[in-house]
Amino acid sequence: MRTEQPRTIYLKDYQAPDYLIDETHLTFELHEDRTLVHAQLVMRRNPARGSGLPPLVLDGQQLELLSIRLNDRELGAHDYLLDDRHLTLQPDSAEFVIDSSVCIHPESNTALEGLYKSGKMFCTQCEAEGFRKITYYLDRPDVMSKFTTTVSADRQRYPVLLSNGNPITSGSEDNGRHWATWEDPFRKPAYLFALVAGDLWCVEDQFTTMSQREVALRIYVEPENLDKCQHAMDSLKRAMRWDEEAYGREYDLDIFMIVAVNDFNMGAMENKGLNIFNSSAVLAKAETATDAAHQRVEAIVAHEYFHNWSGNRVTCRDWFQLSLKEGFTVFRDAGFSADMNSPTVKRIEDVAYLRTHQFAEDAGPMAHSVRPDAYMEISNFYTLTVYEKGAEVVRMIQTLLGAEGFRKGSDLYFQRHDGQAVTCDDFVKAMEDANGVDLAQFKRWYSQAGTPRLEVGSAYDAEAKTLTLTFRQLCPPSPGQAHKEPFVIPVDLALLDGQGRELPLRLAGEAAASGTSRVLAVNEAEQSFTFVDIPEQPLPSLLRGFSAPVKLSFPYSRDQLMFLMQHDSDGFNRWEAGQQLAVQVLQELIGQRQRGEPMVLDRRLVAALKSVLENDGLDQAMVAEMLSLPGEAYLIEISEVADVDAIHAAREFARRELAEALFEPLWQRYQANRQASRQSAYVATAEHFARRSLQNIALSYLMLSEKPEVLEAAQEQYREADNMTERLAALAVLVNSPFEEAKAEGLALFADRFKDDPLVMDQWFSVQAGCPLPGGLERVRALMQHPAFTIKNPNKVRALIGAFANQNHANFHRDDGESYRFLADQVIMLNALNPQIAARQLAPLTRWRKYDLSRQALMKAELERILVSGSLSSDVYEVVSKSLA
Ligand code: B3K
Ligand code: ZN
Repeated sequence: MRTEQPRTIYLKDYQAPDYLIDETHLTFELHEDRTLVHAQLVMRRNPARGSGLPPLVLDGQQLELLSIRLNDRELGAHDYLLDDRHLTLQPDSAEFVIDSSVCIHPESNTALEGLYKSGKMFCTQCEAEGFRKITYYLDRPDVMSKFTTTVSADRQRYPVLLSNGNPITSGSEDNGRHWATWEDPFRKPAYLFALVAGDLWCVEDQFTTMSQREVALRIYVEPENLDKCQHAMDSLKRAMRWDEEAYGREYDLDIFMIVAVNDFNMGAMENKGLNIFNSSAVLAKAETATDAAHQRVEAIVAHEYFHNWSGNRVTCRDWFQLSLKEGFTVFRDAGFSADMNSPTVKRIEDVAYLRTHQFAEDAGPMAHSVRPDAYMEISNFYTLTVYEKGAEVVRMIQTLLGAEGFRKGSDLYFQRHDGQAVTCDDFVKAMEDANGVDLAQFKRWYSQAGTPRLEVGSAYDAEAKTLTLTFRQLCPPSPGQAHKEPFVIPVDLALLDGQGRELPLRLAGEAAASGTSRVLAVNEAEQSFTFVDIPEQPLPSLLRGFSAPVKLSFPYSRDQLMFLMQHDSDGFNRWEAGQQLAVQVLQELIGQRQRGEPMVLDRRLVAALKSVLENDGLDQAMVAEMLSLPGEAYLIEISEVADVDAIHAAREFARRELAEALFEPLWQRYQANRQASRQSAYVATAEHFARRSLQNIALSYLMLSEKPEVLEAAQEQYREADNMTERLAALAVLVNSPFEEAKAEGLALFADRFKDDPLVMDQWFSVQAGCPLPGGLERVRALMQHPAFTIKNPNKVRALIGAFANQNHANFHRDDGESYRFLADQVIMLNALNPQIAARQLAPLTRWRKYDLSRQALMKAELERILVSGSLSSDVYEVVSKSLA
């Protein structure tokens, strides 16, 4: 916590380190009331920085310095400078050894950064700048060192002692303590350091790599969770195989460990050889975790594993390059999940998420480019832009180069930079060099923030038989970036004839037609492409697979959208046509509502969804996706000024109308799928995910009819389901229904059954936090008093406070501003406990410019109240001050 204003750090000020650390030898003495850390750093002057000997400035925060030696000479207080962030001393030779001892207090570390306690175990989180809370160090990713770590602790309380790399030696002491030494043969930056000590049990397996090396795989958990590790273990083995096949990447140590901890600020962390996971990202079994949770576990296990190459073997030079590892690794995990499940469904989910949340971030006060130019607190830049838009940027490179060219580029990147700390430019350069292309203009995606709009027009010349497509791109200003230069936008497209067949494509000037779909690289502010030999006026299918993260507009009529829904051979664009149709219809309803007119649903939407429901040939997951109307958050994002009440009312009205008109086909689908669920045990496969997702969305529509047979079906599903996917969906429809008795009974039964499983209780909190019925704030306040809730656990904060503020728009935006006040109170409280979580919970308030003037004033007032609430962390200060700027 600080009182002065945090400093802004700029990319343009980057300088290589003055000193390097060749070896790092750490010893931890863990005790209940303190931990002693001894660090021996074998250092030398960085030859790349010249020959003089500038002062050595080590990072260190919240450390109590006990002693420090330079080359075995004990230093006195006059030999160094100490402030609350640094220890500065003067080396007297180009090569030297520093020995320091510090005392730290993991037992009272509520920020969950550095070394801390989660329940009874010790664990660490060092990325980005947590290592400086463990010992004095050059805590920056371009300082890479070989680590040896010895951990000593009470043997009974902490029988398992882990760190990075391979176990070397261990032993016991007479006083009930024991110790273990680990050695990591790979040089790494301090942010990849990890330590775990606890009473942990493990599930063990093995993997044979492509060059026939045996790797021991271990997942460490508390004993009650041993039965929830199989899915993560299977996912890990699939990910290891996939990375060999898709990228030629083999694992490099003899052991790979995952540890599940309950108190964790994000999903998981890729520490070398010792991944530490939020238990929500590793534990999954049918009875306690939904299909979505199973898929999340699979994706995060793979993501962290993939970091071993994209992040650890090749790491970031500085934190401005974060997307180098995160964008690329998200792209890699998306490829894995697509291959393990349904590629089209995975793409739909990713795009819906990006458009709802990243586009909102890109239009808000914290907007930044994929490679930011400046930050106050790096923890605030683990964003949707760095991760998800960063992945889109890598995906566009692949779209432009083709799969083979991209693989050549990634091979060159890994080979050229193995063992180095590099930049986004280095990544792009490898892609360029491997393919002999120039991506200079493309790189604007890394430096320019904001979501470009892409307006497309078409003109058909019946006589000349040509079709001209005109593209205009325009990117609105972002904070600090008033003007944007044109991007390179890959537009994957096809032209459909009246029967929905793809026409052969030949651009004017080309000798012959080639193929029926292609990627146009749009790279000017305004640009036209003319296709020749087009026999009839075609309908374009544009931006297939969402080939670029832009806001596309083309003047499709509703009938044309219905046509694309039926005929487009690109599965993503079939879904997209349905979404655009629904957006048009919902926006019409919103207008009617705002004008006080009766709402009338365009029956074409009913007809379109009816034919989807009746199409037995469609993948059931696709049917479920197509039945899902655009969410309220997305409708807010695409509004000029978001009228939350009208959006909620219009969407609910449309859902009710659809439920009534489509009751029969929904009921049939529901019953068939529920019957199938009853007849087979739970399996976590794409086919079964698909069946349950359609079953559950059908149930949520059917419940709107308030018919007794549907209530009975929901209760039957709730009681009899053998898995959390069906049980939770049934509970959610009860909670959102007017059946007070059934709802109360369902909630009580659930809490009673799962009271000892914190991850399941998170779901119980979330279902209630998201309920749009009036009284949401009061329900959330009451739930904060529930014995299973604690504000100290990030998962609980996200499940209750986060779900309320981000998903329950009707209640969060109540017009008296009471929910804004509530959120600000929580942020103020969290600021003192856990700044990273506090800053994240703030996000909904930062979007104040989206709402009407009265709500704007209320939201701003709360931001101002936070600003003057006392000593703010740099995390919260940066978000609040930028939001008010
Ligand atoms: N690299 C970590 C994120 C660390 C966040 C630190 N505030 C998880 C991941 O992206 O894999
Ligand atoms: Zn990552």
